[in-house]
Amino acid sequence: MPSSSQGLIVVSNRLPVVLSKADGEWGIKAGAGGLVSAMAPVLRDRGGTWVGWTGTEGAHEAESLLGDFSRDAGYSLCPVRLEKEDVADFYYGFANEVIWPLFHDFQSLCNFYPRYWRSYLKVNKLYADAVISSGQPDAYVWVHDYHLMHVGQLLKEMGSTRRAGFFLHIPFPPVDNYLKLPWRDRVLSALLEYDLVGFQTYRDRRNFMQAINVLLPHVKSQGRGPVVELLVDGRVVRVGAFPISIDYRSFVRTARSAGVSEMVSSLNAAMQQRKMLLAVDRLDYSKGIPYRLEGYKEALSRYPELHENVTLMQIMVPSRQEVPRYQALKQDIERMVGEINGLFSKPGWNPVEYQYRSLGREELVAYYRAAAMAIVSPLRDGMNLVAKEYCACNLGKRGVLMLSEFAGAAAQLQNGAVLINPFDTEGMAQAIKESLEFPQEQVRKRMERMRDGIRKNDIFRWVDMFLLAAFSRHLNDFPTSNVRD
Ligand code: GDG
Repeated sequence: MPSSSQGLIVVSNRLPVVLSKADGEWGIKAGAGGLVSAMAPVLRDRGGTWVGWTGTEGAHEAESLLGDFSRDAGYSLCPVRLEKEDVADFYYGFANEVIWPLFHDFQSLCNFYPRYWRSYLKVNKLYADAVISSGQPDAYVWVHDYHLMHVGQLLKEMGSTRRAGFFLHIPFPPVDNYLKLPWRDRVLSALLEYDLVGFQTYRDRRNFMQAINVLLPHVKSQGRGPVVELLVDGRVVRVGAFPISIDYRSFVRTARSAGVSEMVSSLNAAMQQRKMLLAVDRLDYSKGIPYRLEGYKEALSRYPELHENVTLMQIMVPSRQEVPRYQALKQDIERMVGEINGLFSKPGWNPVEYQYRSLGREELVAYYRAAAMAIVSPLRDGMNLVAKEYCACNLGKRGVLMLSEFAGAAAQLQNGAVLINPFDTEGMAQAIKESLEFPQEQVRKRMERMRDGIRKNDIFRWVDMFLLAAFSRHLNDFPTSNVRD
């Protein structure tokens, strides 16, 4: 495995920071989101460079802040500069209107505009240039996610001999969906230029292998288990399933802290003996928020005994706010929340408490601790870290995790979670009612099994597994894991 002296260059769409201007002054803070939560502790531990966009146009003048942040964070930040039209056509266009919906099975939401594709190639080249300019010719390059599938190929075309791996954080779609992508051959070939391609689950990897069978039948595979090999024009490309995880111990520490305990007490007092059903999502159509509200509404209609005894705490974190489709989704959700509260509220009880904002980490952990149930019901999700974080923070083991079958996390947490089909609102209603009646011992056992699994398979193991697959000589060196189909 590479040591930190050999260097690790992480490449992702965004740098793990947020730059913002208030009263004419630029400020910087650590970013939120799945990838950041996943990689920041790893780079802090090992040292290295993170290449990415600052997330703000015209932030060139704030770049000195990146240096200050790097010193505190313990790794370097290398910014990629994007122009306004790049942000429009590459980020909002290709990434958010082509790949995101297609890979989450929302193909009717795709806009396959050729100018988006051209912008994607141009911007991927900017990221490849940034990798080259960061030096470290021996470093291992680890590229993240669907925005940057071509960086590995472009690096090679520029003469880079650095080894490179790619990890897809979102699902890889079934082949019939993938075939609709106008640039399907070029994307697949670009992915095969990496030395290692990683997916969240076996299901995603199987979808990828099927796309290869259909589009590149001359490519043969060998091996079994979490990592297999493809023979591509005389080269070996490894392909694996590596379910991402969380920094379990850090979540437990935060959950145990005095500050969080105090917040939990105030939340409990505010809940007045009612059970909190918690839902935390980024505003996104893949997260299935309207279906969840419909399922909850169904539960309240069918089971009046739930009235005044439960509260759905729906926390929605602002995301892609400039995009009309997201604005429309927000309006739909707010209308539904209003409708449910209008139908069922009584003096002193609103069935849905709705917050549209980002929480501080301690506050989020306090909600995790206080909730009797977390409802994580995406229609499709690469992994879903909220599900794992909820378990880690459930110190009292008195919480139930209700989890969509279509979240990558279901493969690992099926031994303890109540699995639901998020499209089946009547099934969801029934599952809510039944799981609130589980005997305490059953709840404890389910939660214990999930917590054990997450503790053993934490974010540090995820990184180790990916890098082991990148550097081990033989596939037999690779341990079998608890990933299931
Ligand atoms: C992509 C894939 C995959 C959320 N609200 C707040 C907050 N969060 C943090 C959570 C969690 C993260 O954001 C969300 O992670 P998810 O995994 O749920 O989802 P995506 O952002 O869509 O991430 C996903 C992930 O990549 C990793 O591979 O699991 O499938 O779509 O960590 O804690 N954090 C704070 N306040 C909030 O209000 N501080």
